[in-house]
Amino acid sequence: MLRFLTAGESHGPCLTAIIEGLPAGLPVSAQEINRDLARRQGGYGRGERQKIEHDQVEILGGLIKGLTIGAPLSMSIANRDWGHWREREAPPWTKPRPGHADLPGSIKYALRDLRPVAERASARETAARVAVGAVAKILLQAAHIVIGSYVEAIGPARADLVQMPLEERLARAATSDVSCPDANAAVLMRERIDAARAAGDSLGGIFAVVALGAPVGLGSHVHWDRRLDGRLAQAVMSIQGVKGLEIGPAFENATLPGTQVHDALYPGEPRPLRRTNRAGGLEGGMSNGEPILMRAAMKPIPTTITPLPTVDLATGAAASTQYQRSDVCAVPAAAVVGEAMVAWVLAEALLERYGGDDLNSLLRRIADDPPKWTA
Ligand code: EPS
Repeated sequence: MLRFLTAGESHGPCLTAIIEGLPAGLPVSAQEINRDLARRQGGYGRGERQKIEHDQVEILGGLIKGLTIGAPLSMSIANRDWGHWREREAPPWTKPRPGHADLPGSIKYALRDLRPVAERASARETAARVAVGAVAKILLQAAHIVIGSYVEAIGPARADLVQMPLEERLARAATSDVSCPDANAAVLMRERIDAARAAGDSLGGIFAVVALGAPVGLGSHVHWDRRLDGRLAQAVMSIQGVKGLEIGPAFENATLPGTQVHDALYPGEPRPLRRTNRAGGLEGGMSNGEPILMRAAMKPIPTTITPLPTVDLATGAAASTQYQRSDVCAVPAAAVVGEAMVAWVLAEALLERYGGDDLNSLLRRIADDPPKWTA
């Protein structure tokens, strides 16, 4: 069983992650993890905090001579902003931001100061998840499974990608500071972000996560909590700000008759072939061998410079939210976190299907999987 935990607050000394259940012999390099950490920190629309942070992973356990040893892998990422915060006598926060964990978190944990809620609810925690996801990606890569992402919309600015193959979308997104494969839409996205910044506002959007090369049969139809679509949805929905999820063109599929939706099968080797992928790579809660494609909707960040009506919990009186440093838009960053979460779930499902305590036995079992499924 593969599992992970993260710990750490946004302005505490560091974020920590522990992964348990990795096979031995996996080559894990800090450099590879740092590449994804840097991708998460970037993207047009980020705020001042990212000028302070320079996320670098430190691997503290579970790795000897660059290879996993079957033991828990322990990682840490320092918060450079901690140095500015630790000496500060911060007055309590008592004005919850609408749309944020502030109010329900303070009621749930009986915290009169909202700061401890905000500290852990903060999307800073996703740096730890990206480190975990980068390790999962190394495992998947060994099995020839590639994970990528791109941004489809920021506010009302939307990319036109209907004619663009998935591989091209990923390649183009990698060179865009809004991670958008459509260069014209990227210009509009930047304009929208600039306008939101000038107005003291924030923006959400839509990002897509893609998995190429996943074998048939990850997940299972036999029980609700083994269904891969449900597990992927939970993982992506757990990202701060994500409020909606779609597999393939699911919402469009819902408006069409079945004969126009379901991906017809044609004779082929090693198994029947398809010419379309409206199922988004998932049927009956299992991967079906086609690219897995998911889209996630992220709400605008709830920390807006323009105040929103709220209530001061110290007095019970009407108030306005107070100015706080924040990002204007973090959709490109969330796309990287989406990759991490999808990679995690697929790594977990891969190990469930094929097992193996060391990387070579896992890869042998994958290679031995019946490749031919037609008479
Ligand atoms: C966040 C608020 C901002 C973001 C932060 C998430 O931080 P600060 O309050 O220190 O300016 O920059 O995101 C990160 C630090 C990060 O690395 O992604 C929040 O309240 O969620």
